[in-house]
Amino acid sequence: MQGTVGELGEFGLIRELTARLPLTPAVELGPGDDAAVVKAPDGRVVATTDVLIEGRHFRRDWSTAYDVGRKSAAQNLADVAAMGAVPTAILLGLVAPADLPTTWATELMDGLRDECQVAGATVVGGDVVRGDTITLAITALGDLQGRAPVVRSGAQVGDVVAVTGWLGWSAAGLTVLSRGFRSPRAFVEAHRRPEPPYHAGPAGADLGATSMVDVSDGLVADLGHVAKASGVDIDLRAADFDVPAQMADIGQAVGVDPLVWVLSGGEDHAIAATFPSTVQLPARWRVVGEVVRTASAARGGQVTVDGAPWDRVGGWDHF
Ligand code: TPP
Repeated sequence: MQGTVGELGEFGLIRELTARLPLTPAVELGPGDDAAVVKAPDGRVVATTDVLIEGRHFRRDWSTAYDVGRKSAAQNLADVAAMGAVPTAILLGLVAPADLPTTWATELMDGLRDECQVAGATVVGGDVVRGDTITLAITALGDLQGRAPVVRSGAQVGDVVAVTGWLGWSAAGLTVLSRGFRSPRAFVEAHRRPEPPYHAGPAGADLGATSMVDVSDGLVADLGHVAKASGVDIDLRAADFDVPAQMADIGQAVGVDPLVWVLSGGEDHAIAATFPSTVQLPARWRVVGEVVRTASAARGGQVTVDGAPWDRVGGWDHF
């Protein structure tokens, strides 16, 4: 396809984008009307939103439009899964400069569509607006299918802390990209296109998770939110984390302790959860620590590693 989104115009662009979308069983009415109609057999809807901005969340010289689509859908769908829900639909608000090639927008939509398909969802609507910086505002919806939502405030002293997914890979990829390299591919790909363990969200809920969180800002930072909300502290055991040899090698080459990527990297889109210590976890979960009574008489929220405060690069904060 030729041209720019400015040449195509708002309605032409919307036609191009929506033509690429399938309907799924959870959708009663797809794009094209004033609003979509998404089934919610559970009677409740899980809803979350994330905004992504060019330069801050992605770079066009680092990632293809397709990858940006996959990743930005994944970031939202992972939040839905981390509540214990099955994703059903996403909506896209797209801000695009008029000179954006139409193919960039259509490939973005293909990425969104394909990532949704992995999670069992689809794109049901959105809006396009002209603006100076490419910005994506994505809203994702999900169905708890009768489960209780797994919130951050449920961790209990004595619970184990377990993780599933890929920790540190995205941050290692971001480091090599930032230094002008395009390899090792495994890490760069993990940064461009994370693979959240969507199934582990509802499965974790069914296993009795007492709290659960999508790891987007770095494991220690995200578990800090759990600890704070639950009024407990969390202690992690460094030796229980998987630091692959290739990650250790790259860490050595660029002068970064790979444990910093694993514990504070961010954009992992792994799932971390707490479970009663009697839980029998499938192999895909790795137990990495435990919930301990808060040492500070105050409110909890401390995450320690081998009993010591973790103060090495404190997770991601936009401000
Ligand atoms: N620079 C570029 C060009 N791309 C990146 N992905 C980063 C830096 C790193 N980065 C951007 S946002 C982020 C990280 C590690 C953390 C998570 O983003 P946020 O918007 O806070 O997600 P949320 O916690 O809201 O899900």
